[in-house]
Order: sequence, then structure tokens, then C-alpha cells
Amino acid sequence: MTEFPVRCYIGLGSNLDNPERHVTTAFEQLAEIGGCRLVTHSSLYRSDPVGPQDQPDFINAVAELHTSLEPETLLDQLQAIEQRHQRVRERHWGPRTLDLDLLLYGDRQIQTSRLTVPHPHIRERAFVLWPLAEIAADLSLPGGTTLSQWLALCPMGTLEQMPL
Ligand code: J1A
Repeated sequence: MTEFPVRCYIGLGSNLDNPERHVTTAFEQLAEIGGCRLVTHSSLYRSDPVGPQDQPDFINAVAELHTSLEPETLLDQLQAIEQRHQRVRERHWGPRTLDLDLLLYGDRQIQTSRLTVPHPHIRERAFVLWPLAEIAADLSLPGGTTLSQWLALCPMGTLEQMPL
């Protein structure tokens, strides 16, 4: 933690073109960002899309990254990885090859034109909360609530943990 003092959590999601491969490749690419150490990641999870249902299921996961990068510098790196997956953003809520979301950056609360942290939907999305719980069961969120409190309000729904 001294070299990379800030603990971050990154949400990964894909629902196009072999989504399992996009997410597992992204783990490797996260591990290669300078100024970061990939500490662990969750299993892969499958779920129905949130929003329009006429698109493939999503594969999601969460990774824990320790970093010395400032939040927006880290976001630049995440967006560079998305670009390498030829992210297509044809429509809002439409299918995507790879999404990377900065869920938490230490205990910081950040509000800039490019970044809202904690991620605004973290508390209501099963495909974020359950993978996060797999790798960070005792997590507290900025503002003084715990992950278990949010999990209690967020049923797994269609979310399935995939075998390794
Ligand atoms: C913009 N941003 O958001 S894409 C970017 N705060 O250009 C950033 N904390 O500047 C800005 N992390 O997975 C602001 N970007 C940010 N996301 C932050 C990253 N159904 C931030 N089952 C727009 N599973 C950005 N996903 C933000 N249905 C939105 C991609 C990255 C997630 C769509 C299931 C899913 C979606 C819909 C789903 C899933 C978009 N998810």
C-alpha cells in the first residue's frame, strides 16, 4: 500500500463479441497500467441487461487496484483500455464491448465534469454489489454505510456467478 497508496475498485462489463474474453483480457490490461497494482478480481457474473432487453446478456466483474495515480489520470488509463477493445457506443444503454467504471477511489468523494465517485449507481446494481462483496465483504462506503447494508436492499435477481 505504500508504493500504491489508494485502494480502488473497478467495475468491468461487456455484452458483445465474446464478453468473457473482453473481461478476462481487461484484467490483464489493468495489471499493466503503470502506477497501479492489480490486487485481486472477482469471478465473472452473468446477468440480463439493465435497460433495453433486445441485446445480449452481460458479463460483469469487479477488480481491486492499488494506485498512485490521481483519479482523472486513472480514468484516462481506463478509457485507453476501453479504446483498445474498440468500444462501440452506438446507443445509450445499448450493447458494449467493454465498459470500465471507477467505482471507488479510496474513501474520496469526487464530482468533476468527467468523474463522479463513488460511482452513482454502485448502490443499486446487483452486477456491481455482488462481485464487490465477493472480494471486499467488509467494505465501507464514503458517507458511512456498509456494503452489507446495500446488499440487503439489492436482490441478486438474474445475476449468476459463473464457474471458474
Ligand atoms: C462517461 N464518468 O462517464 S461512459 C465517461 N463518472 O466518459 C466518464 N466513476 O467521463 C463519465 N467511472 O454492465 C463519470 N466513468 C465515472 N459506464 C466513473 C467511469 N446491464 C465515469 N447487466 C460515460 N450489466 C462510463 N451496463 C460511465 N446495462 C458509464 C461506462 C463508463 C457504464 C451500461 C448489465 C452491465 C450498462 C447497461 C447493463 C450494464 C455503462 N453501463
